[in-house]
Amino acid sequence: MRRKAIAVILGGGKGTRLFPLTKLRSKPAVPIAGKYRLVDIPISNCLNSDIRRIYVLTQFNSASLNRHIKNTYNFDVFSDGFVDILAAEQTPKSKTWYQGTADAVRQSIHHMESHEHQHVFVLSGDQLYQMDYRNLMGKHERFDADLTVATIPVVAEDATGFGIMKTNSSGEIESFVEKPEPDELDQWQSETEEKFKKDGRVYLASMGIYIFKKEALKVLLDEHDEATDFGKEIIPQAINNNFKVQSFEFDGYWTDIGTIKSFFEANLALTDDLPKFNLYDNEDFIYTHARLLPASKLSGTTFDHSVLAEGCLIEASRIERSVIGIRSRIGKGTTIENSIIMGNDYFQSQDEMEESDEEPSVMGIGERCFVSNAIIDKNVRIGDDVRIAGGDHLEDGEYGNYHVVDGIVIVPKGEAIPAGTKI
Ligand code: ADQ
Ligand code: ADP
Repeated sequence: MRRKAIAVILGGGKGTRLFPLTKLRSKPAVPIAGKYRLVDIPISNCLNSDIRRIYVLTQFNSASLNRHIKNTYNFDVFSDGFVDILAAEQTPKSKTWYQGTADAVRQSIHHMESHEHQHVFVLSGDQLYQMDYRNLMGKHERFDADLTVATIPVVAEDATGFGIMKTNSSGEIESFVEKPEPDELDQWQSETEEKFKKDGRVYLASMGIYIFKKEALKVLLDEHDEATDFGKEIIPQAINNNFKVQSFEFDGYWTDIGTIKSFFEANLALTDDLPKFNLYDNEDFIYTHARLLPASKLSGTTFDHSVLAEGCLIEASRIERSVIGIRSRIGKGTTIENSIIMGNDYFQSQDEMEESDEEPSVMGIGERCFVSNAIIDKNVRIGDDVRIAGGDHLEDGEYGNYHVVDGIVIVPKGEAIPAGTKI
């Protein structure tokens, strides 16, 4: 695997779907699960599958992504492993923006040429799942495919959001449609296994995870130089031009985290009794920056179904179904429910808090607050007696120091919410 394959992680287009979490950072650097970043998921899957040469393609290079990659994936100088960030130019008008997923790979492919490889994995940067890519590669090689697409059976309601395909009895993909309209869905049903069929999962969706033979990828990108996307253009072209396109069926947990709503739900699902995404595994680690943080200190708090990262100072009265990120500080009498608190980038010293002329001066959540259905990004200062109650009654939009997306209140990184505010 080490010599055979290179992985390319698609780290995001213009980043509007996760806005405002992407206001100050590129998408791969968005924090998840209290202490990780989005990009840690596909990179960890690669490392756990013995793929050690990894490119992260992103629309802009943010300091936090660079720092994170440098601090986390620092391979031994004697190995040929690397995680490199390839960022498109910043100006939205310039052609140098990656125009789409295929264009991003096309613009980056020359970087791979000096590294020996036979296959290229193309992976999405905004999905939560654990997959051993060696199984995907195994099938790809066994069938001598030009391109193998990882697939998962989904229900009709979800099918319109994915690339949907039909396969023959040996799993070869014969037709593919990117995000079909609801009225054309019927013709895209497949004979899936009984356990999926009984739940209505009869549409075979592309997971946006591909492995290409090196030459096939090059030919497809060169010969269709107007094609900007894999789903819309490259995959249909490959099928129409008689490339061998195979399906690899996956039946583990897999979910998209590319929108605020799906990001929010996937994070909170980690607080379930038996989360479908397992962080507690002795072998398949999710790697991230090892920070040498002290243990969290808690006083007087009732916790229920919550995930708590290191370095927190918590005196809240109740925390329920929430993810509390590194270095979070939450004051006395406060209640947090159904929320993601991302935490802080650093500890403030006593002097800093006392001498600060910012209002409120302390990074974290004050006393006697109520926070529900919210995402509080890093380094946010929330004063005492603040009430943030997200929900469908709120209209989506931007309201100065906070945003509402699908009823979820988001306070962007570094914002301040004055004492007594009611949202
Ligand atoms: P989408 O996820 O809708 O569908 P897309 O928006 O193209 O497809 O994103 C795929 C991945 O590439 C995401 O991680 C995204 O952030 C990233 N990306 C998008 N544009 C990019 C750009 N210009 N530069 C770098 N990265 C970029 C795809 C497939 C479907 C499949 C779903 C599964 O097209 O067929 O069903 O994934 O989620
Ligand atoms: P982590 O990986 O722990 O999330 P980062 O690597 O993103 O942390 O680092 C936190 C950031 O905060 C770094 O840029 C660091 O330089 C910065 N930082 C540390 N102390 C302070 C401070 N007192 N004031 C402002 N920024 C700080």
